[in-house]
Amino acid sequence: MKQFLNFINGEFVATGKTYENRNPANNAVVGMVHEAGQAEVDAAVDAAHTALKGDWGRMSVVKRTELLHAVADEINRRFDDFLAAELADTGKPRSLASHIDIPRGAANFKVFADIVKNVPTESFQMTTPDGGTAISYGLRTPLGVVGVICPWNLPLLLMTWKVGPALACGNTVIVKPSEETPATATLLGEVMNAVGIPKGVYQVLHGFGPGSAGEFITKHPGVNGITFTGETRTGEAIMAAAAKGVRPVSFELGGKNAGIVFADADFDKAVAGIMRSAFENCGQVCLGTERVYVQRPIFNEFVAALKAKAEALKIGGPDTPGVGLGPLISAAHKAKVLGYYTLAKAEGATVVTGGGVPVMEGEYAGGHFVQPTIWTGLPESASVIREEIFGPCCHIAPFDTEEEAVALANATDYGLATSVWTQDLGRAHRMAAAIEVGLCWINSWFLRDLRTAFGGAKASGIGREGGVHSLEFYTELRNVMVKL
Ligand code: NAD
Ligand code: 6OD
Repeated sequence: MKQFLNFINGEFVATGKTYENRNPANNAVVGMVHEAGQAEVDAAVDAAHTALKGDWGRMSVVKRTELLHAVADEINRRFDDFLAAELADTGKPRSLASHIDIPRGAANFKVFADIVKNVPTESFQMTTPDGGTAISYGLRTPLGVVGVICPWNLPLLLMTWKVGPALACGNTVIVKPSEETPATATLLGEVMNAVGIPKGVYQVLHGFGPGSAGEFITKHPGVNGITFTGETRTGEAIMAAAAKGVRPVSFELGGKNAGIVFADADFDKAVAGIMRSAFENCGQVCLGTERVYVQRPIFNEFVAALKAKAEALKIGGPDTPGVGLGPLISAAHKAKVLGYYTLAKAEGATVVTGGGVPVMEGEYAGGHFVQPTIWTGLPESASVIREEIFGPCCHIAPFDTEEEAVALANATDYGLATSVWTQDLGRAHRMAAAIEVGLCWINSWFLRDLRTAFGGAKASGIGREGGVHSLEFYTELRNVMVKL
């Protein structure tokens, strides 16, 4: 049986306490995960501080960034191992993981290494009261030991999106992968050793949140900052933990994103775009669209077109030919999503398609699959319009005016992302300015340029990561003043 061990101070460490890791596509046990306790967290924090004072802390930026390029190259060399690990943990379509999760996992190291190597700091010259001159310049120093608490939906991609910049900036990291997806973070430990990243720089501790590794890491006074991606409610708990010691947080949290389709949009492109944003990764993308608003003249035609495409989605495991929709991550998440399917009907939804569980045969019969689901006819107060479901489903409602579309999009506590579909350039820019989100896509969705700011407004997050913006969290900016 495969064992998923903790990675502490350059070594793989077993603990007495294990739990099962299951493949969501067939519910088979993939292996046993070794849960870290307080002792392992203490050991990792000590090793992380030792590394900061040792070779890693003394390493030049050039050497450090060369090593991060080597990490990316080694991930690519072991592409098939990472792909197999991600598929077993998530059950997602092979084409998706091989085009997005693994290549991005590697790219995150190169992109941030290059940014850190090239980014300047500010410098000012001033006249002093005695008529002399002084110069001030900025100096960026690492934040220190960074706790990286990760979700399960894009495990390697979202973990390296934080670990890449954290290491490029000279920090050490303690990663807590989701309990659902321990594999790729563990495998990355092998990569770190293979390319010569010093001990204690990258560490992995497995476990859960409350009463387990997640809580122990975030409450540890030796952890200097916490970067977290996950549910808004979990973010609240982590923020409370970080308050002790006034430690900084960077949060990428939940969303309830609106997709807005105007009657002048390129119809086929809008249908294809909303289709992706509602159903890709089985709807388990924080940026996904669970609220669709379509301008009234094309409403019926749009609903019919999306229904046809949703019904044509092939449901299956990673290697089902032509698969478009994989499983949900776990039995518990399936129960949550199906709970919303039931609630939507109880609250009066018209079920355009789906609403239940597909019949699966053969090797995927035990998987956590649900049908792609579209609803119409609900008031804006309905639970499935207010609450994040994180499943392959959306509600479609009509609107008449631009002002109404803005008001509908903004009527949520969340503020992560939106996509606007229109061929009117002026309107596109007005919408981008008016919708309260961190990310606005026009005639597109999930187009990512890693040099740009990423993050959420309102209850969808704190801070921005991406490009030079990552440096705001992963470094302390010191101002040095020199009297000449
Ligand atoms: P989650 O909040 O349940 O768990 C995320 C991580 O936090 C896991 O590793 C978990 O073990 C840990 N955790 C849970 N409670 C904790 C605690 N009290 N202290 C410390 N750690 C704790 O989220 P999830 O179910 O893994 O992921 C789905 C959620 O993540 C959705 O809400 C989704 O919108 C959000 N998400 C957001 C983004 C973004 O960029 N904004 C990206 C991906 C996912
Ligand atoms: O692409 C990224 O960098 C990113 N953070 C994506 C988040 C996806 C959420 O599920």
